[in-house]
Amino acid sequence: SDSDSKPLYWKVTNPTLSPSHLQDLPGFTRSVYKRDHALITPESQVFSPLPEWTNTLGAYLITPAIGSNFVMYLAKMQGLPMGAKWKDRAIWNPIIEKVERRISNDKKAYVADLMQFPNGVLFWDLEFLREIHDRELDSLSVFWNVIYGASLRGNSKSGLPPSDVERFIFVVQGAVTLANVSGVSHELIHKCWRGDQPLRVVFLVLYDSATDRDMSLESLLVDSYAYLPPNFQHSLKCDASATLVVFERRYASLEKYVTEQIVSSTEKQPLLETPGEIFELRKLLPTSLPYDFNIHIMDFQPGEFLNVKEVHYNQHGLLLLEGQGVYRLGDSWYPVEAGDVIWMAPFVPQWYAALGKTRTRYLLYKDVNRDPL
Ligand code: UGY
Ligand code: MN
Repeated sequence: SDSDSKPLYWKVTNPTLSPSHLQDLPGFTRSVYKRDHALITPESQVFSPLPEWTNTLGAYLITPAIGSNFVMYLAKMQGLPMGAKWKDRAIWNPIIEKVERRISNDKKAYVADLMQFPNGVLFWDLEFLREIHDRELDSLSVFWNVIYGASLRGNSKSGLPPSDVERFIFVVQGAVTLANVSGVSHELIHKCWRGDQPLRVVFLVLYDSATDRDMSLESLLVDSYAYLPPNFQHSLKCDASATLVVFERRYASLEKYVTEQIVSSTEKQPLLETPGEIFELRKLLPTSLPYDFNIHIMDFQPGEFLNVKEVHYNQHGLLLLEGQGVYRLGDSWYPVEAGDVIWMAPFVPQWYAALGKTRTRYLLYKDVNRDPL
């Protein structure tokens, strides 16, 4: 079907009721703002430059002004102009030409040449690396990861959250590079194209045995996420485009506990038991005491619904990633679809039923592990 050929979470950034589809219906929006809940649909999301970030537009969708203990925003990191191909970027060409020459002439020289790249990263065709990996790369302390896509240093960049504020980012489109001060970098990679085909590329990851520093870059795509503890130096970069959903919260510290940087992806998280419920549940953060919130990924097949008509002390920020259905909030029932954002205040009655022909998946902030007193 049509949706099968679209990238994961495509609907989030291309919703049915996107602003461009509403031009013939002036003044219409499904958005609502009430005392104990809000629905913020794509035609109401207002983007402006994010303070501290470069080349990034942000839409703050939930902030303490609404009564929340967190902020939730979408960040659109901008890179290449629409339609530009990665090969258009002048920066790639000298490197590509160099590699192409090396491959055809002398594979050993190519491998040696890799060591000269200051970022310790290069990329080339998967088959080629398979061929040389066993024989040569091991002995050079070179590790490699297989990915789809490639990235260099980006031209849009994140700022840091205020002090004592923790951050969670989830990639819904494109990819970014996450770097921290200790020199460990994780690549959240975007696709690049040769013609219209995604190109299979490999990142080489170098281990600098002289300084004993892990320079490794981990490749992470859409569906990847990162948790950054409070006061943790880091930067996110992007040189194509990327859309992130970001949660930030002033960390509610507990004596003797600290949180740690986490980089992973939804698919790596195990399905958890949901007694009395039929939806599928994954948690993106550890459930241990140091973490004062968690992010749930919940999947419903069409026709499935929450059994518990929940009323609880926790608050929620929700992004619908896939599918459509009806959300009950207080005494109102709302048709919702991918791209919609929901704020749920403590104790708002909440219930969801999935409709349509495809599964619903949503991402949910939930404050946990702290005494409400
Ligand atoms: O964990 C939760 O509170 C979750 N089941 N709530 C929700 O989906 N509205
Ligand atoms: Mn809930």
